[in-house]
Amino acid sequence: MKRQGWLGRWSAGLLLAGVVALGAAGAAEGRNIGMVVGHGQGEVYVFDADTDTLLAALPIGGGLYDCVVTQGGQGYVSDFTNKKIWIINLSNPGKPRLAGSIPLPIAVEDISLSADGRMLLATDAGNGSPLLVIDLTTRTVKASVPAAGGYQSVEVCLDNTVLATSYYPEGTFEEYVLAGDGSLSLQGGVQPMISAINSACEPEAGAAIGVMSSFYGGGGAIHLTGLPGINLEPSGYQDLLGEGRSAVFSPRLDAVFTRNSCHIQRFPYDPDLLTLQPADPAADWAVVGTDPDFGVDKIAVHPLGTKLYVPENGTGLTVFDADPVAYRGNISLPITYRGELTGVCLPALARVAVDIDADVIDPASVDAVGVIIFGSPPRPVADIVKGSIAFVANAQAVGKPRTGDFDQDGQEDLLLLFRAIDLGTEPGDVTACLSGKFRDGAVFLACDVIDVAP
Ligand SMILES: [Ca+2]
Ligand SMILES: [Ca+2]
Ligand SMILES: [Ca+2]
Repeated sequence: MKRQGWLGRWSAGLLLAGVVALGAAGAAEGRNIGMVVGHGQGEVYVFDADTDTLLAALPIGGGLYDCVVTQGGQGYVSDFTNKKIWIINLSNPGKPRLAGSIPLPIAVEDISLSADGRMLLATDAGNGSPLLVIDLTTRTVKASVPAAGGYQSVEVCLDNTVLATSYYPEGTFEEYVLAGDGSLSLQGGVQPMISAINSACEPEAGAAIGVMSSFYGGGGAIHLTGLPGINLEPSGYQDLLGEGRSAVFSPRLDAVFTRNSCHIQRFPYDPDLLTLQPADPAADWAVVGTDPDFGVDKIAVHPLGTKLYVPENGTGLTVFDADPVAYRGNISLPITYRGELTGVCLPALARVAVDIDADVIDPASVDAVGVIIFGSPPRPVADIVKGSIAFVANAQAVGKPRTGDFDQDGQEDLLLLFRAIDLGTEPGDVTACLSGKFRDGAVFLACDVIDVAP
């Protein structure tokens, strides 16, 4: 994450004199297309998370629960009743179409997609339920891992770490590693966690949280793990208002959002210290109650971390600003029969490693801050559309980007300069993020830990 010190040598001699603004048009924008599952009606609803509008309803039938969607417009939905995964082509999101289905040996609810889009993880919520690894290329089940009490939820992280929770008899939170052949191996021991109902990966896979439903007659909780193993962080435990349901990290690495039985909450997260702060009471919002639907993910965050999407039974898809959390509007859904909504999904952006080279950012300063975007083999910086790079607050670089292997790993990197005053940082911010586009249109997000002068 934070690579401290060494960039100072490079940026010390760089001057802003005579610079030319790059003139790019704001933060990179792909089309951020999501889905929400109309369980009661047997439909999925396709929405545009940039305009917050409904694009289409796709009737499927069965007992639909959870969904996942890629930046490239591929969607998957779990069908408990028919023991299937439905494949949905969203390349024309206004006219989504079914593109086949994958039969499964068990009924499943929670699903999660590997970062390369090749494997889908799935599980049910009951006695003896295994973890399934589904190869999406061959449309076959590659692995089935049994649990003593049965798994409740499954989540695969960017680095192919797999999180699994089981609820009975005592509850566990377990970490597996997904291999290229689809096999799963247990990493470390088995961590006890009472009433573990769900989990979420940190977007850069440096941590994860387990979501506990309710125990000892009280409400639920979330507990952060620094992995591997699963090693629970004492400073990463927070009680929830009501029972736990599902959670998601902000793509900006600065918060965890939870969807509880009747509330949504925002917990400030520090990726450097691995801590969770108590939720801001002003950011607790009451929402329509929702059933556990074990492991199904009932809150989604916009790929740039700006907004939250919460399915509310009988009401539609409610949109909140993410920071501070505030009601923004509702996407009305054409529900005519039983308004129960379950999963909601949006794509995750590609992640790129970045170093923002400032020990402390002074938000009022016009001094330059150096930013290095690190190349990696599948995504060299030569593939980045240089003019597309901007801070999420829309700051544009000044001067010409420079290339060089700044971390001496053999891969070319990109150095840009931004004016501190343009970065949109505020005291208390723990991260700053910029986004950009690759030549093939894929949007990336690059975040680093920062300190901001008070
Ligand atoms: Ca899921
Ligand atoms: Ca889940
Ligand atoms: Ca390099």
